[in-house]
Amino acid sequence: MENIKEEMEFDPSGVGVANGRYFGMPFSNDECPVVLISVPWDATVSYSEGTAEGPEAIIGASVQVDLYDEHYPSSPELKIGTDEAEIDMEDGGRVKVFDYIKAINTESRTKAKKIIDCLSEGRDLDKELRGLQEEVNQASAAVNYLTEQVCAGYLSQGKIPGVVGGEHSVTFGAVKAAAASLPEGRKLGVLQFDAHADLRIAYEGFEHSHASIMFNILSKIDNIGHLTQVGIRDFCADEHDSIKREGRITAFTDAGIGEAIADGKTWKEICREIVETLPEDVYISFDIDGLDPSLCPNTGTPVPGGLSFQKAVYLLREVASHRHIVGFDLCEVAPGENEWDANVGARLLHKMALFAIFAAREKK
Ligand SMILES: [Mn+2]
Repeated sequence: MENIKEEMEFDPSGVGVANGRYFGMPFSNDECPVVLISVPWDATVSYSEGTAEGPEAIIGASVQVDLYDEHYPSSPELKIGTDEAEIDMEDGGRVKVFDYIKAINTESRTKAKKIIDCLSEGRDLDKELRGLQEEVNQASAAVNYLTEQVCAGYLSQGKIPGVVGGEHSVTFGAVKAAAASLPEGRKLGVLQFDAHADLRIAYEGFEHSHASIMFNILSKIDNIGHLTQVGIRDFCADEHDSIKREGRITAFTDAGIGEAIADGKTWKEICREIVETLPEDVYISFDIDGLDPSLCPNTGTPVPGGLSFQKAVYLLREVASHRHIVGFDLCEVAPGENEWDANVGARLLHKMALFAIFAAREKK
């Protein structure tokens, strides 16, 4: 009853109500074509922590987002859900997946910190630290599994899941579920917005590191047709070799984009080239550090350069207008002293959800 009352009172043009849900939307997930899933996990982040606080900060900032988009006059009608899945615990109780991940993140961070400190001092891990490393890897695997299960549930209901991290490793379970949801013989394309290539085999000894996410996706998930990277500007020689060697990767580096524009290419032409590399079914993984760092100053590993908000949104709309969006995520948003990073993140999330539904309708 409470829900119905709130729903009748929900005014998409009004000031949002902070009710713990994305955009303050009170709808039941059954009526939402898109559901956002918070994954507060940042145990393998090496440089600066805080992305585990991303989902709550984005929920807080999201109530201020104006839901009107000039391209889609009925955009305020889009219903976006907030996942509240629960799991059974060994003691017979039930807890929210969100709270469970948050708890194991706190434990795992403490362990990971000891390992990272040891390695950064140039020492080898002793037996105890190797044990802790194994425990962190197991916790990462548990987060991947839970994320995959939750996403698979929404996909089986014909909905689009949108994962909100956390560090970039949370993408794994979501992509696995998206790839598995495709009909036999179809391959999934992954469009990655990022400053980093994330193609390292393992980073600081963590199998499921944020810096290895795309390597893990390409090597451990069966039907990945193509990985298209946009905004990449910080990678190691091995990663550069992988991009050249692996036929399934196309990188539109930040430098490459800048040079093409300097040579007279338009952003529209570049976006068309980006879309053409992708198969029909696309998963969008948006690491906020793909944007200019003035838009995400508190993210874990900021790098100068990157896309403007306007360019990113234009590309997102182009992709959604010409391809089928199976799922998406937004990662590495870390709240700072003010709401700025979360504000940018909330607006990006809204555009991804909106385009996945409205640009797809327009296409038909
Ligand atoms: Mn990344």
